[in-house]
Amino acid sequence: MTTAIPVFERGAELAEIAQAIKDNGLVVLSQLVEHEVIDEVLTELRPYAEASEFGQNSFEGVKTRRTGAIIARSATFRDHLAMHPAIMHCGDSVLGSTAPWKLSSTELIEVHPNQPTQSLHRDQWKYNYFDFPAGFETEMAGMWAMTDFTSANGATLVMPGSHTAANDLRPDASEGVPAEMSKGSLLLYTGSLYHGAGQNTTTDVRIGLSLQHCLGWLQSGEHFHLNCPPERVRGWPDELLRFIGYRTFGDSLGVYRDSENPLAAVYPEREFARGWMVTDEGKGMGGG
Ligand SMILES: O=C(O)CCC(=O)C(=O)O
Repeated sequence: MTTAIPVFERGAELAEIAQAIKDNGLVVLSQLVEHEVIDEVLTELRPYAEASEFGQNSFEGVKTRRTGAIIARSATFRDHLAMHPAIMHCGDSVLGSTAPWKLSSTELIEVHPNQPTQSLHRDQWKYNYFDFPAGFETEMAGMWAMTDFTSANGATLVMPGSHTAANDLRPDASEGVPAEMSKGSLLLYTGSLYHGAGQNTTTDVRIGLSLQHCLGWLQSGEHFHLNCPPERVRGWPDELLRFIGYRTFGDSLGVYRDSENPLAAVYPEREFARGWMVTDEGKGMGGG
């Protein structure tokens, strides 16, 4: 198993980035967005973060503060980060060849001073630890660096190449490599990659904005229809609404009322195709 993390600069070929995720399980996209965007998102989220609680156990992190519902709470996140072209291209490539995919959850993760290392795990274990075949990816995660990520302040520990390892691996944290990256960078990794938050030995708070994406027929981590109910999302781009699950999947998943498109709950005055099969919006995020 290699220990090298593939790093790409802004403007790199998206097809090469996606291939690197498939080959290694992860990539770091260096300084993908300007600091102003990151600062604006942090300003919008500050009141919510300050009202959030520290974790309840060692996995959540007793010195780690988690704040959810980022799509609902930050317009700048919605406009600039949620559907960044690099994420959409890589998601189409890593997940979209199997089935339509969608956003699964969003969370601001603040690793405070004295937070010990989190145990290394696979995000896809959320699906009852099901042993998906190697190479069959169900999830693609992202971590926006809202501050610099360093080995000292708790940069995510990753095991490059571990996306094809056994499902019952219980790696020691010492086997993880810190995904060091500067503020505005993005770590993308598959749900099959072993990783975990690092230890923060500094006096600063490490802040990351975590994203999970999953195949459309899997339960999402966040309940978007509660966090972003129809009356709240009127006027948001259709593409974003579809990305958070205001769409159908396959021939009959996610229908509204009488086999209707869930966008009809947002826009009762608009006409949408209804019925099974016709609501299948194809592979990839797009279509329909
Ligand atoms: O905060 C991090 O660096 C990773 C967190 C993580 O993997 C998790 O909480 O599941």
